[in-house]
Amino acid sequence: MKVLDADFAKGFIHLCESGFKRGWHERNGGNLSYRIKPDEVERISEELNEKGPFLPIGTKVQELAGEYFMVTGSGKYFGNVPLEPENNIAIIQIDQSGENCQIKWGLCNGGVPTSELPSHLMNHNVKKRVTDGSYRVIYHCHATNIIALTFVLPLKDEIFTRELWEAATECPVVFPSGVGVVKWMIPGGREIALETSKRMEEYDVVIWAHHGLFCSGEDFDQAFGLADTVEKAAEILVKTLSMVSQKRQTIQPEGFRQLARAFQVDLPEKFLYEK
Ligand code: 2HA
Ligand code: ZN
Repeated sequence: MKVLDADFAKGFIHLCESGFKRGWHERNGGNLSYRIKPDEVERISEELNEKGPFLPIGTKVQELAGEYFMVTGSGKYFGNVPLEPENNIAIIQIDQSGENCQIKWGLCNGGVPTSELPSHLMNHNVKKRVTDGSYRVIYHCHATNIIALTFVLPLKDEIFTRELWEAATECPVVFPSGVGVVKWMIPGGREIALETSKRMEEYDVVIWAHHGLFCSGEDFDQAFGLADTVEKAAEILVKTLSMVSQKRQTIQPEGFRQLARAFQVDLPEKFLYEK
């Protein structure tokens, strides 16, 4: 089977197109990775190269040794992925040391995996462990309103979570564990990857101050839907804060507790503080 005929490749490309249309991927902004299932690897094996140089990942992800990922290419534009997928995305395999990867397919005109590979793989490492392998997608985008809020709200998990939850009733149901926030750091390296992956132990969403967000999920719809929901809430909050400095009314802690019972979600009390 051809890689581009596989359902996971179609889902990957569809997400790139959806994110680009939302305006979250200016120029080469954002990146995406998918941990490919063993039976999916099997079905496309005819198209996978045997050899290629080993590229250092920039961190160590021992638990991912041998795993295959579909990833966007460094410097490549999301908007071009649907037009020429084989030039803009790649399939890589992690070596046995967990420190290098090898390109097995794609990036046909040259190139290397996303500059945020350390963050993607360290997040996958955490999510594979804490979800018993069910999470397969890590998605990074430059969602406009979330970035705007990082100039205004204190950079605290509790505050971002509560404010986003209050912005739309569906939010606590869609991301009941909350969102993590990482202060401004240099992107692309192990340090920011470590800070992000620590928060992925607890959250499915991590916001990078003045930069964007990382979302995780079982599949493409879940990861993209999560980013979409978080960004929509951020847009409502930006509009609200643009109209008034203080909300006249909002959802109260007791309202969230009722919501938790009605929708059978666990909402940690640390987010339901009295203001
Ligand atoms: O350019 O988004 O964080 C890709 C990025 C880096
Ligand atoms: Zn970025």
